[in-house]
Amino acid sequence: MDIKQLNRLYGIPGHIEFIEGKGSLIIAKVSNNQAEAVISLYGAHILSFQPKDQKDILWMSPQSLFEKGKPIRGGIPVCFPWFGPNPEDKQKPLHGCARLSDWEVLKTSSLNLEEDETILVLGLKSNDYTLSLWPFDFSAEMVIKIGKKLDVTLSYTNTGTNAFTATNALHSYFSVSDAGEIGISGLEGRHYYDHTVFAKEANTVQEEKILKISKQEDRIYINQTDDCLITDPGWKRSIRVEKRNSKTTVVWNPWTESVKGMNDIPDEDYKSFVCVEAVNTHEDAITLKPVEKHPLSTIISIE
Ligand code: TA6
Repeated sequence: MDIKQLNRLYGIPGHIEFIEGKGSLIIAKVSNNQAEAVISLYGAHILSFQPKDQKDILWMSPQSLFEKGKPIRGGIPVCFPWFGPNPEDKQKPLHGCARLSDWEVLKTSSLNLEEDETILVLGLKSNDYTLSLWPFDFSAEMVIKIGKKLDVTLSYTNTGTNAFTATNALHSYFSVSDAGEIGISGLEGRHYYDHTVFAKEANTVQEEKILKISKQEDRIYINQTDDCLITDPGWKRSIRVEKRNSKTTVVWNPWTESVKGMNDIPDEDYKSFVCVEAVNTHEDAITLKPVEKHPLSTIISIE
């Protein structure tokens, strides 16, 4: 569908407009009395969420590619039907094919209740491309609610005849004043896989009440369902990350060395973000029988 048709069918004056973004990708610009947001239909990728009178909560790399077939760096990448490397074939794209696919608009709506909320629903069904990488039929939806909070749900249904096991993530990149100065709470006492050393077991326990980042971190916390709070003294704000139906939380920052291997992040920008991700992976992978559905949500706000 072209931009004209999208605006005719799904545009809502004052709330949602479809326009051409970087790399000629179609984006939805959302605005209401609570916040503004930008969503790319390629990847169902949320590029920006800016509550009124706040800096953007999400970080977007100034060197991100906006090119079909390549991932976008920053915002909220959708990782499905696998998180991280494909368990059977490391040649397959990292974090699955959902973020490399064009999603279609299924629905838009806006509520002018006490607090404004604008909703965009995007859909993706298994197709030749996804089946070439993952041999299962599915139907996925991203329900993106923009209000005082950003409430995002990735849900997917097994539309095939066999059970499948998938892992998933809403891989949020949060914009911070200085990753070395922030603190992240909600992780104390949790076991994690230390992915910086490709640990095969979740045999490290976080002793600290507040996680401070001072080196490369790639922690896959299992059995972690609590909210995380990212306290940012530099910008005098805290970001709350809530989740639904996610038992794994991942905290990632590449820090000074590993960032140098990433062409789409400027070397000094490791300081500008931290990823705190709502995930289901490893022992928390989700098996669905035919017709079953799994919804994964992250809810993001400033306090
Ligand atoms: O969620 C953390 C992680 O899996 C890291 O291991 C790191 O590779 C990161 O995601 C980014 O992945 P990407 O494919 O976007 O470069």
